[in-house]
Amino acid sequence: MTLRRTVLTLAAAATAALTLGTALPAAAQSNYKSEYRMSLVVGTAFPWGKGGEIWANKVREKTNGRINIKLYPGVSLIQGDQTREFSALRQGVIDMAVGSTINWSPQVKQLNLFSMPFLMPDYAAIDALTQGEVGKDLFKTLENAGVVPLAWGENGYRELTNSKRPVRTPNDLKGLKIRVVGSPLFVDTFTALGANPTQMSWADAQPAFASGAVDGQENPMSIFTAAKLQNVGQKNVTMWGYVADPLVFVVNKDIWNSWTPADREAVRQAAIEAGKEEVAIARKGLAEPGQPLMKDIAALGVNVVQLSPAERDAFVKATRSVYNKWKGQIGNDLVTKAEKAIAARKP
Ligand code: X2X
Repeated sequence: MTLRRTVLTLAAAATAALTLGTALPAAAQSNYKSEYRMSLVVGTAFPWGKGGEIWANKVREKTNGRINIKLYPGVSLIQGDQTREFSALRQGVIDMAVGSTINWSPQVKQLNLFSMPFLMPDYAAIDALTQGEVGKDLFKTLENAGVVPLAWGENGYRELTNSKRPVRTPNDLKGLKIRVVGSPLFVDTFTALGANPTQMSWADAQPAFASGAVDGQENPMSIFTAAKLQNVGQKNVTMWGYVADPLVFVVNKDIWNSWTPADREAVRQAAIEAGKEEVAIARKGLAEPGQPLMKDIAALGVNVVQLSPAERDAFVKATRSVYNKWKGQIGNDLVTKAEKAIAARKP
């Protein structure tokens, strides 16, 4: 065989191997796991869990089954302790996740940005942060913290609910025992409002509503409806839109590095597409004029309080000291950048 022919044959073999490579099943990629574990706080009945399912399906499709993902809702890989999710992700107990900024904020303090009371007045404000420079900065922070962030999703605006009475003023909150998530910022906010906040995982919260051990909570209305919180006494809702938690689609760094560049790109594209779809599902019935979802919720016998601008302002004023304290803790530069991006947002 001439040298020229050998080179040609080798080239043909390489091309064939490459073509074959894209069609290889998972088992043939020796460094690939037969199954990857995706952590989620809630299941596919919720927009959040649905987003995870959409991501997993798109990944399977785009990688011809080389990357096969199993969902673990209820943060079951870490026994329901959602505030440990980020550490577990970094350590490789979890391969990938769609996680709330709130649950990771104990480890990544910058993520508390979204929990600053009354920072984001509307959906355009959330988008101005996640889709702009602030979102890029936060992804760099997450990378430096040891994970690979790929796309944003959304849990939603967290509205106030309770079993005792309609809440229209900070005074109405006095003494109510309110379940909050695992960041100290939430304890500060509810303490400033005169309530009695108690930190609890989502898994522990639901029985606590049912038994009356706690009076109220704050969560997006999509969580309220899917978890049927009206059936555990949560008959009063106050639409105050004080914070919203975005979701982040991430992969553990070692897992990411074990994949071929083409598969990494497929996983990234799948996350971006799934993120967009998930945000649309999360906003359904809430972003449209008149918020049709709230009519459905009222029809369940729930009392929905809509605040006037002046009534809302009373809550803003009552939590201003918390905002100022946490601006320093999160980082003045980042928060100022966020404030400017929101002020410059397009409707
Ligand atoms: O625990 C909550 O409230 C939830 C489900 O919204 C989060 O995981 C942040």
